[in-house]
Amino acid sequence: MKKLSILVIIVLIITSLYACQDEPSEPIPTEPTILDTLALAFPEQDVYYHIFVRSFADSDDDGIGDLRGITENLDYLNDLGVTALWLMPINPSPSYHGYSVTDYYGIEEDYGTLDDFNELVTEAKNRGIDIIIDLVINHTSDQHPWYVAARSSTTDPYRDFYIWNGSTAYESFVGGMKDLNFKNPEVVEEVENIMDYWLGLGVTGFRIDAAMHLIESVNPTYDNSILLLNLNAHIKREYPHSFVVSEIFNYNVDLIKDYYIGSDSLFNFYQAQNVWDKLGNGNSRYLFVSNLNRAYNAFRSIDENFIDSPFLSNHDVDRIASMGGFSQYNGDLKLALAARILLTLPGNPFIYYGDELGMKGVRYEGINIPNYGVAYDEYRRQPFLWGNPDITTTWLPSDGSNDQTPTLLVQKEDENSLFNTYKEIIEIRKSYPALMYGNSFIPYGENNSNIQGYIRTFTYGEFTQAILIIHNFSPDPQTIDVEYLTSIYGTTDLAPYGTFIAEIDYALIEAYQ
Ligand SMILES: [Ca+2]
Ligand SMILES: [Ca+2]
Repeated sequence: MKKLSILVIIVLIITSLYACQDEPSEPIPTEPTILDTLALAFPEQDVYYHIFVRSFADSDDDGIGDLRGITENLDYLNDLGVTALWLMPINPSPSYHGYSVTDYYGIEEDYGTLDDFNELVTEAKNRGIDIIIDLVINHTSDQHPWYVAARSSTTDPYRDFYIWNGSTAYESFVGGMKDLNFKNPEVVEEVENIMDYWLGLGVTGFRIDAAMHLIESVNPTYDNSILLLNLNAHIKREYPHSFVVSEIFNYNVDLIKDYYIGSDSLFNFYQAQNVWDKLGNGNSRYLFVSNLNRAYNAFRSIDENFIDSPFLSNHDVDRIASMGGFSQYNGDLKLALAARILLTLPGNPFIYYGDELGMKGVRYEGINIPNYGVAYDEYRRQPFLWGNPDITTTWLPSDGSNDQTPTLLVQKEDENSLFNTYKEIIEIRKSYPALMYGNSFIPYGENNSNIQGYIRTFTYGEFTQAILIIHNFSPDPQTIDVEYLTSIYGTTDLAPYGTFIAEIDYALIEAYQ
């Protein structure tokens, strides 16, 4: 046996020497890293970038953002470090924002073609970037063929797709958007078909628009949760790792938590509000972490594996950079701290396009804009500031609000820019599983009105990790006294609105609580 082994070894040595002389050596197969393993084990966890297609990037010089514009700028998104995109509605629609659909299987012609969409999905996947799309199913456009048919006669087969009040159909929202009737099983089946269609084209999932308005009833939270549970269960059969994040536009955690019954994730409006209020306005700063912890515990009571979706702005609110506390003294420091908060919280952080540049934008209550028309929410959704006129969209005239905002071209070259802050913290998040995965959140024991900290932990098999994050919510330097293993970001001498991130001993977590 031993002799045979020696013989085998000699043969192997000779063979390898021979191979070395004649052929280039094969790359040595490497063990997958813990980061590779976890990315495969938890594909639903991502860093999202939220795109209004019309405003992002123009590929064909008509001034309107389009799908090819995104494809041609995927290297930018890769450079920023995001791992997934949420595209606001891409279906044909008579409205500029797309939230009134006329064809759930088509692509808005301003945005391109189905081929363009397929190419975007393929090229994004090549860079490890997933795509979810807006699913606008509470209502259709009043120009949708279903509604046109339903309106034509009380005996039309589509009549029961809508909720009738005499000769017109019910609308949750103004502007020719007619609510679908989800008590009709045919409507539910149509929505399942739509979801299957887009999943078949390679999307990872959906952002469910207006999810708390789907069913009108005496107990809408229960009825909508069950509807979402059934839709989600339907797609999970074939796509077990698909991701459904619902828009429950409400700041009351106790009201929205029940939606975890049927959704993988919910946008956390309460978290956003706490950033605006506690950091932006400096109100009751000592409550920031305890408020978030209360929210997470509420979600945990419904779904232990809840995936939160924190954010700082979206297309329905004023840009964070335009909010009072962030647009005045120390605003730049507060915006950078808001980014470091967003990117160290549990869940799937959503970055609204342009927030990484500190873009501004507010709602106007119906003012007349020369060369455009009457504007409301448009300036919350302004053209992205590339600093490159070849791709910058021009569909909306400037209101001057971003004249002083440095463009991407400028910020890339400035290592202290907000863009580079986002990029750095995204990279840190992706490098430390305790930040990227799981939903642990343990308040730091020494929190006060200046210092707000928390511990994120993660275990997977033999792997354990604990990360301590401490933010300075005050305009003065603060010094903290903690033991840590490795500083990941910053020092224990915290600059005004600064952050310290460090790995701590997993076995000693209790000492920090
Ligand atoms: Ca275009
Ligand atoms: Ca409805």
